[in-house]
Amino acid sequence: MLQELETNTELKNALLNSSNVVILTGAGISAESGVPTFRDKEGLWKKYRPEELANADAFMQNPQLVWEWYQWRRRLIHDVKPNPGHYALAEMEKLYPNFTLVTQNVDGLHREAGSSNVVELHGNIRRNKCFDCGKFVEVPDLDLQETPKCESCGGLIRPDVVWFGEMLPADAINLAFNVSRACDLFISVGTSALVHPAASLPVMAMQGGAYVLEVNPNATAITPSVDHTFYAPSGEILPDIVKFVKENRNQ
Ligand code: BV8
Ligand code: ZN
Repeated sequence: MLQELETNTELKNALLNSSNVVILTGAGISAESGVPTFRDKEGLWKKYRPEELANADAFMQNPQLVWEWYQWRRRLIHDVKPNPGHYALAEMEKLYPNFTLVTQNVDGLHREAGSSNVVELHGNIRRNKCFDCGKFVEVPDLDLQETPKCESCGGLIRPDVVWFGEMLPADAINLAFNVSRACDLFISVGTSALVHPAASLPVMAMQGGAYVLEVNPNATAITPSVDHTFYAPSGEILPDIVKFVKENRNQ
């Protein structure tokens, strides 16, 4: 893989001479930590239909089903650890003057790996809040089957994630839009690039004249338009990229 880094001068130039870097990650970067993705063959959506679970109507109709699904996912990710891909991005942050890590993931693994400037577009599955008054609530018991009720207003407690049909946190998505438009290097890692508005970020980067790189073992919705795709697992190729930049930067 490093040989590709040597021969492709445009890619080499983008990695070694960029100042404003934006990374967009999706479920694929956590796959090597053992977190199931959504749309891969063993993904979460294989067993469930997203419409049934990851939206507010489903929750209002059947809070128990949705609550238990999230509790099951939280148990699933309770002991998972960041993988070399997460750690490589935490390293990469130190190599560029402006570096923003925008994630669609809700597993919190980027922060756990040491990344500091993380923008969580879809919330965080480890947090809970009241559906009605928005108050954050600690629910330490991952085996709690009952959907808890808010002590202040009696509303139902829900995971603090963005469901289909819900607005993303305005500060997060606006920051993501601004940095994507202005960057000179954008790297899309482990996302099928199907869910909007996150999927519009690489397009904004392209329109802003950035070099757009993709890391994904499979082709995605944006593969035809990006500058280069590394068809490889992020846990393998990201450490190679960081090593290459460290060894060749400022030469
Ligand atoms: C909104 C909840 C608007 C948290 C999620 C028609 C056209 C365009 C848009 C729409 C449309 N109809 C509806 C919409 C809007 C909708 C949308 O985009 N739908 C899509 C599906 C068509 N978007 C929304 O509803 C958003 N809100 O638009 O609000 C609005 C406007 C006005 C007023 C009110 C509202 C909300 C979007 C957020 C939805 N929440 N999840 C949770 O439960 O987890 S979506 C879910 O998909 C996750 O959040 C995930 O982050 C996201 C994206 O999935 P990926 O991360 O890409 O994962 P996926 O499995 O798809 O792909 C994994 C990839 O990894 C694969 O490519 C695989 O090859 C790769 N991979 C595997 N192994 C590795 C790897 N890569 C690297 N290394 C490996 N080892
Ligand atoms: Zn409440």
